[in-house]
Amino acid sequence: MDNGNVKDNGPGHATPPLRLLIVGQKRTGRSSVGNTLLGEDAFDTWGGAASAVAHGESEGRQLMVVDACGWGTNELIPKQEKLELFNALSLCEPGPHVLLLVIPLLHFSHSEKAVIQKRMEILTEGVWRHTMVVFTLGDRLRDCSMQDYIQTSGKDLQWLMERCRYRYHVLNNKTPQDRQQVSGLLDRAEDILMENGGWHFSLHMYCRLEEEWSRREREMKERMLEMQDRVGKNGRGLAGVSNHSRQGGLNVNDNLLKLVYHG
Ligand SMILES: Nc1nc2c(ncn2[C@@H]2O[C@H](COP(=O)(O)OP(=O)(O)O)[C@@H](O)[C@H]2O)c(=O)[nH]1
Ligand SMILES: [Mg+2]
Repeated sequence: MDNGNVKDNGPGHATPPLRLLIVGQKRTGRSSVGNTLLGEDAFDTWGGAASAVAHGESEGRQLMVVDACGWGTNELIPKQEKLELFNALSLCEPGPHVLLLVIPLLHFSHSEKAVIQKRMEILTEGVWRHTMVVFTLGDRLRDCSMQDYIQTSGKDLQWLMERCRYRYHVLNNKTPQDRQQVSGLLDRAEDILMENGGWHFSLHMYCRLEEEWSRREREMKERMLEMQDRVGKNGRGLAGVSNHSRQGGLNVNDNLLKLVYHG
């Protein structure tokens, strides 16, 4: 079994670091988030291109932070960008516990949604279970509450919030000395880890899961067609078969997830 998961090994055993992968578009404040979390200038904020890793202790936790290469603005993802994303993942092997998706507190447009959606698709549907949004430019919030911001920002941000199950945190990187904002974020990250049974994100595992899911779905469709043949061409009873199978499909999915999380 993978020993890269955070577990309490009892007294005398050091807890492995919480592995955080920071992703998002260029110039959104990703490196600044890494620096605020670690409480030091670990990452360049002048626009360095390559992914980088830094270790440190922050608010009583051991952290491993990977600042992934920034995403471009094209919906069509250049090959180099995909490779960079895989490289960033490999820097936090066996996998990040939590992905921090950085979004500046500005207008969240439809094209930003599309950019994020395409990149996250590379990482499979399962990646959303391990993702929280980190809003930067927290200093812009002023008198507006986050709830108001989310409610008035339109359906694209709503989509993102739903994908992340409303798991978000606001950071003001201009006040890195405010450690409460950091401990709040780390608490949230640890909650996500707990929700996932202590398991980190593994692209390999989720790809296998999706393959297995498609295989079972294919088999189910074949069985349905066979049944349809048997029932006859008038379609009588078919609606019942289809509903039943759809329900069965969800159960298969749930069982696969159980398999992944509990072995
Ligand atoms: N006012 C303000 N500026 C920020 C904040 N976070 C980042 N910035 C600025 O945004 C710019 C881009 O930040 P950087 O961390 O390099 O972004 P990256 O390209 O995504 O890594 C820099 O000039 C930062 O100082 C924030 O919370 N508030
Ligand atoms: Mg940067």
